[in-house]
Amino acid sequence: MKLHITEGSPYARIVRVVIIEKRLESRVEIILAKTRSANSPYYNINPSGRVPYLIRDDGVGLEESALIVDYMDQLDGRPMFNLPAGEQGWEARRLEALARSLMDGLAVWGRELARPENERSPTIIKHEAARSARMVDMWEAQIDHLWMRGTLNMAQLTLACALGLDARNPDFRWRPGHPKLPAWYDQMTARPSFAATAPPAGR
Ligand SMILES: N[C@@H](CCC(=O)N[C@@H](CS)C(=O)NCC(=O)O)C(=O)O
Repeated sequence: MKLHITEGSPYARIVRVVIIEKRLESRVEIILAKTRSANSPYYNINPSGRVPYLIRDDGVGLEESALIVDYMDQLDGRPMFNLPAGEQGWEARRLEALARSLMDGLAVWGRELARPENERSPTIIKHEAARSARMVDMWEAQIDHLWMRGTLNMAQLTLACALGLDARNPDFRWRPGHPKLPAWYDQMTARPSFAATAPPAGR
């Protein structure tokens, strides 16, 4: 299989962490894509131009981190990320959605910062900075939830990849005033799969 990524993409990082956690490294070739660039040859591979993008061994291409993770998780017949039934499953999905919401907002903020300075929208930056501040407060209150503390799951993985975006955006300062989150994050990212996929600093 071939996985197209960029090193700074938090969505691609989710998939890269899963590849390592599931010990699939020898089955997946990681390829750096050139995104956000006119006439990139990558657009011939994935017309949307987004990463992550998995090309399966049968040649079929899959977009969307959640779909790619699901596919990879089922490959060995020993899925790690199947959800419990009932209320626990709803809680798992609720928390994952909240983590993804934080990530989505941070991605919009990061995209704005990647533009030439005279093309950036201060309104969008302010809106996303405020959204992330509210959501970090919310996560400080939720982080003791049992689902955030147990065996590795998608809510944990997504939240850790979202918080890791402070390496790309120094204005995303989520540590001050949130005593529980940094301890949680440092423990999560001590896993070799997170250490090996840390995004490069800067935009
Ligand atoms: N919902 C998608 C989001 C993917 C996404 O937005 N990727 C960004 C990088 S973080 C991208 O490829 N951007 C390139 C572009 O917008 O052209 C997922 O979960 O995979």
